[in-house]
Amino acid sequence: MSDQRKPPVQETDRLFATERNPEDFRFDASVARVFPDMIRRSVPGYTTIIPMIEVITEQYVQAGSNCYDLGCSLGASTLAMRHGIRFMDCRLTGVDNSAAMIERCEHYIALDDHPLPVELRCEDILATPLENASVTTLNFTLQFVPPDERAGLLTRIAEATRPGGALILSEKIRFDSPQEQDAQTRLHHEFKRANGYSDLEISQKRSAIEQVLIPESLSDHRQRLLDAGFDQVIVWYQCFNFVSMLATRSPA
Ligand code: GEK
Repeated sequence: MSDQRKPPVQETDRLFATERNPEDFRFDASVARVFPDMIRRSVPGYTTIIPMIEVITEQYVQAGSNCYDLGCSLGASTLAMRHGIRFMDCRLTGVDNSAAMIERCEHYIALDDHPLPVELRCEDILATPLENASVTTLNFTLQFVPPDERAGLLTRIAEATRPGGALILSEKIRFDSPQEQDAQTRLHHEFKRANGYSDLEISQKRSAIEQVLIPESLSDHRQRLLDAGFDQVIVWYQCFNFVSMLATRSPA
């Protein structure tokens, strides 16, 4: 068996099980090694959202178009898109600026037997070229982009999207009401506890992630998507403080 055909070794996420500096979270090799376990145990709804990305892609993909997965990590959302694409003249591209993620992603793509080729780019999504798109996915990626760069990126995506095309945008959100913010945060932490994370892991991860993940409210997301050029925005999924939106352009 060649190396490319062997599944990469996955580890259990214990990154925050011992005391560590909250400023050193980055998407490096240590995160890539535990990523499937980390995201499944940390993001409520992730295991539902991934297969639904296939369903949504199938609904909006257009023949002869490009599909993009921006912030593809190990390719879970890329593979879901691949399986939803029914036209073999489409091009599917996954983009991530973490070399460790892209390197592992290549293995997962190679292990999947769908015939549609996948191009992987180790690039900043703020700079990657986008054109002739029918479906684009930002599955928990926009939240890591500096807030003042988000409108420009979404405008570029909307301008690259064909009439009738769509953007799937999943994000951790914040709430305007402090009571709701507290209640949803407690529920999220309870979800992590139920998945085996200790109080130390939960509080250390929270401090670390707060330096890099800036959540916004649903109304801010909705308005910015409309301002960017999308015609309709719906929330198709929510679990606690994690949502997935579908922004679409009207057909011509
Ligand atoms: C999944 N979509 O499994 N340019 C490129 N990549 C970026 C940038 C950027 N500017 N900023 C962050 N990333 C995946 C999960 S994870 C979500 C996405 C999470 C990348 C970063 O390297 C990481 O791989 C990904 O965005 C976010 O469905 O960790 O919560």
